[in-house]
This record gives sequence, C-alpha cells and structure tokens, in this order.
Amino acid sequence: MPTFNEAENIDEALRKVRAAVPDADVLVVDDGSPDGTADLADGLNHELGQISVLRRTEKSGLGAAYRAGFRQGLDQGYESLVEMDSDLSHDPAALPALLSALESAADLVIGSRYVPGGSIPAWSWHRRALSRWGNRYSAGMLGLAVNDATAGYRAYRATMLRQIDLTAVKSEGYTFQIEMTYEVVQRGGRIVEVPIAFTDRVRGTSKMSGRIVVEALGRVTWWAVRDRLLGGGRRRRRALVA
Ligand SMILES: Nc1nc2c(ncn2[C@@H]2O[C@H](COP(=O)(O)OP(=O)(O)OP(=O)(O)O)[C@@H](O)[C@H]2O)c(=O)[nH]1
Ligand SMILES: [Mg+2]
Repeated sequence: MPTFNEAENIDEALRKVRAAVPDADVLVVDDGSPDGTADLADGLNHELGQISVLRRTEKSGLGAAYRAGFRQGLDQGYESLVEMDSDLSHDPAALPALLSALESAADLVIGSRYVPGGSIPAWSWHRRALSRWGNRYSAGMLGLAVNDATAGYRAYRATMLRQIDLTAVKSEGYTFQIEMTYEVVQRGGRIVEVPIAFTDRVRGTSKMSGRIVVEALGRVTWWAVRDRLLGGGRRRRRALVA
C-alpha cells in the first residue's frame, strides 16, 4: 500500500484490510509523509499485527514505491502480491475475490472498473473520458486484451513478477500500471479482470497531475512505435532478461 500524506485514511484502510484478509501481511510503502502516516501505520501494527512500514526518505512517485514494495515482497518469498491505494478508493472487501481469482488460474488479476459489474464514481465527463479513452488507446496501441490497464488494484503471482526486470520498468503513475500489464502480456501471462466499484477519495488530497497523463500518452505511443514499426527493442530486452 503506497502512501503519501494519507494520515486521514490509513487507519480505516488498514483495519478494513485486516478484516477482509486476516492472514495477510501488509506492507505500507511511505515516502516520508510529513503528516505522520508512517507512524500511524506503525502504531496500528501494535494493535493489529502483521503490518510493516517501508520508510523512504523522499517522495519519489508511485512507480518507485511499487518497485520497492515488490522487491521487498519477492525477497521475503511471498507467492501472491497485491497492490492497492491507501485512500479507500479500493475497497478492501474485494481482496478475497482478487486473491481467489489469482489462485484459480491467473498470473495477474486486475480489479477492473470497465467490466460488467465494475463501476466508477460520478466523475466529471472529462475525467471519465480521459480514463476510458486512455485505456482504449493503450489497449489498441499495445495489443492488450484488457479493459482497465490503468487500474492500480491488482494481485500478481510472484512467479510472474520475478520474470519482469523491475529496474527496467521506469514509468510512474498510471503508466506504471500500463507498462506492467504490457510486460505480463508479452510473457504470455494469464490476466483476469474482476469487477470492482472504484470510489472517489473522500479525505486527503490527490497526487494526480497533468504530467502523469502526458507521460502515459508519450510512453504508450513510443512503445507501440518501437515494438510494432521498428520491430524489436522490447524483444531484445526480453531475450536479455530470459
Ligand atoms: N509512496 C508513495 N505513495 C504515493 C505517491 N503518490 C501517491 N501515492 C499513494 O498512491 C495512492 C494513489 O494516489 P492518489 O493521490 O489517490 O491518486 P489517484 O487515486 O490517481 O487520485 P484521486 O482520484 O484524486 O485519489 C494513494 O495511496 C497515495 O497516497 C508517492 O509519490 N509515493
Ligand atoms: Mg486515489
């Protein structure tokens, strides 16, 4: 669970996670939140148990936080790794459904807003359009048979994550999710989308910015041109990793 200034949400989020999956170990990856999020999470560990906090010194973006979290989880030998926002947009009650889909036959389970049963909040028409068309553009350009490639509520099988060179995944924000989806698709991984109801953050402030949208558009277009038209940077890289 990546956090930056989630003091108003972390208590409720961790309690709900513990209630939904009592046996799971939780890792909070905090980027030095000035509002004391990391201390709150540590305090909850005394009460709830099985909560660790990875304290990073400065805000380095969501992609870097996920990479650090996955690295730690893989090093510690976990078989299933979940990522979810800490602002209660991702309902912890959906965790058992994500995990059981992963266990039955998937390398990546996406908590998806854009499959039947999934939903997004009453977003403004332009935020809705940006998300929907951003997804359509990415799927079309990269050949992803996925409806919600930007979703940040996901479960990965460790065997799949280990095949991906995380140090080579450079994206931040939503692009990180798209890039990881592309990596899984290129390795022939099986992806399952489970419907989720995404809710808007009620407390705290958003870290979303226009820069993230430009990053997504630029990178997706570049990968498509490189891999389809120029034929091969990605394939060479894959051979290196293998
Ligand atoms: N560790 C870390 N966590 C981050 C960083 N940026 C955002 N987060 C966390 O990542 C999650 C998603 O960020 P949000 O600000 O909610 O982004 P968003 O969901 O696109 O925007 P909203 O819809 O406005 O909530 C939250 O749990 C944030 O606290 C960062 O630089 N480092
Ligand atoms: Mg959010």
